Amino acid sequence: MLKSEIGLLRFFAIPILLSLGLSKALSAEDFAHSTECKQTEKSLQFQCLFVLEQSNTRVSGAEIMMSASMPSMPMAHKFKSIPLTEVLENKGIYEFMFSLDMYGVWELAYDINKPKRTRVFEKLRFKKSGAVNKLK
Ligand SMILES: [Cu+2]
Repeated sequence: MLKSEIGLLRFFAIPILLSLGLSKALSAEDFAHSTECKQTEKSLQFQCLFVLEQSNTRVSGAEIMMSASMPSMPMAHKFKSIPLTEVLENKGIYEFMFSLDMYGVWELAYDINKPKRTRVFEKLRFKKSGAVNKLK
């Protein structure tokens, strides 16, 4: 892991992240999940953490791919899906970094292959200021 990534993880303050509450996914009744993103020093590039739980227990060893699209502009953006990497010292928390080609509302789709094949979604607003807000 890069030094800058470790610093970023510290920034995320994982206990705060967990206290925000995990959203229930409609498409995968027993998975709960939550995404937190922060813009890196590069504009439009984001570092994110994804927490995955099942029956109130964090899920370790999951295989997850993420792809993003803009609900308001279907087909307008090409996004190559990327794998998530489990944070070694925080089981059940996965990290990933990606670049978008514009700010706005994006829907992140997580394809989970292990422990159970399913797909869950989260909608986030990525702002030019670097702020990222969750949307319902
Ligand atoms: Cu767009």
